[in-house]
Amino acid sequence: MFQPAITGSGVFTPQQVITNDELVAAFNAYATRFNAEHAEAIAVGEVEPMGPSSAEFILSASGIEQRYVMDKTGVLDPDRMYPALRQRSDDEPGIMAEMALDACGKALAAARRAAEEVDLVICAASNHERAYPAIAIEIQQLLGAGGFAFDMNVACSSATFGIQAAADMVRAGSVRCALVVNPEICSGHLEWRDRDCHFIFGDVCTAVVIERAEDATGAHFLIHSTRCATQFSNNIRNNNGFLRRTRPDGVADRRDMQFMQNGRKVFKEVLPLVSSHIGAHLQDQGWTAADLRRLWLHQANKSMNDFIGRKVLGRVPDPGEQPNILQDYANTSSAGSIIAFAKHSDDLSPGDKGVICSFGAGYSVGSVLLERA
Ligand code: CO8
Repeated sequence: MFQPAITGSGVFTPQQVITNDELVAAFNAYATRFNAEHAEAIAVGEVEPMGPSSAEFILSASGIEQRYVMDKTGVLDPDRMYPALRQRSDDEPGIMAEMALDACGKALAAARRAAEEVDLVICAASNHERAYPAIAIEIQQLLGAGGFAFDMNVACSSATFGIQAAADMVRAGSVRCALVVNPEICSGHLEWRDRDCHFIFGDVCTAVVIERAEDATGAHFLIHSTRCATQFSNNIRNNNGFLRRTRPDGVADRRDMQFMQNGRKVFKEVLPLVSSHIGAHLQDQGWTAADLRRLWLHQANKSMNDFIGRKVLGRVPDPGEQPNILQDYANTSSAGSIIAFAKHSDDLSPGDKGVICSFGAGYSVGSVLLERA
């Protein structure tokens, strides 16, 4: 058995930003137009009028101030309200692979590894732009990596579940150096015309290098233990899928072909799941909350993270102990906790311990116990 370690991490951040004010202005223009177009039906009670969105609500309900996206013009166009991405031929890299190359390049540079030394690529994300061939195999080829590659999807927990898969293979010796990469184009499966959720998501790509600790050439994080758990729930759901056209009701661009959630229920049900998951994981590892210098949590909602931090530590976390990045990036699905880790881990000293924890659709929860070496 070999000791696995995270030896590098990288973040690709899209160039385009949408502030809450910009988002709300576009949404409200769309809603005003919708209400005017349906004025008669609204007057006789056949159609519900659309209520306006508000930047104050978004900030207080979520803590989100802005989000990065791959295309803002389409999202902010009241005639469209979803991203406009350019057509690509099959002979050029796909958009997810392109984002992944940037994040993987940064992670490999941090680990001081060449791409040829990688023998496993896992592309773990909430959605993949095509069914096959796997995006991971395209990334493997573009990087010039060896070994094998595969895609996986556990929604918001894709990254931590991917880390567990890679760490287990490094531990067993079946691979020596793995890349777990998370290109998340949440803007593509978000319903921007629904004020209940239009502010929640953003785009990003993260990557980590996982290899034997004995091979590490610089500062790294020992992966002491990983734990994944799932529990079926319909409270976060997207019904788009490959059988869509086979069903009588599957052709239209229905609301449930995009992200759907019962946010209040998710909030209430996922919080206890996550707090007890982290508590039990620490206990089984022989660690206590007092051992933790840092919590790199999934980035969905500020109050949710505040609650989990308090519950796990048994006190209000000190500034910096539980860093949030959601104010800048919004919810980036599986990449959120990895952005927090990548941007807020360099200052830790050898011996410092921390936990990466993701949670979301499925439901799914994944935790990774780390120690700076
Ligand atoms: N502006 C103004 N008012 C609004 C807005 C808005 N934008 N949106 C809603 N309102 C109104 C509502 O209509 C409601 O009005 P009323 O009281 O009259 O009915 C009122 O404000 C309160 O609304 P909510 O009850 O919805 O507000 P909450 O306080 O519950 O906040 C949140 C909503 C922020 C969504 C909150 O419930 C939350 O964060 N929940 C947790 C959600 C979560 O963590 N989900 C994880 C999902 S991510 C995941 O698993 C990955 C999925 C795969 C990726 C998908 C990519 C697209």
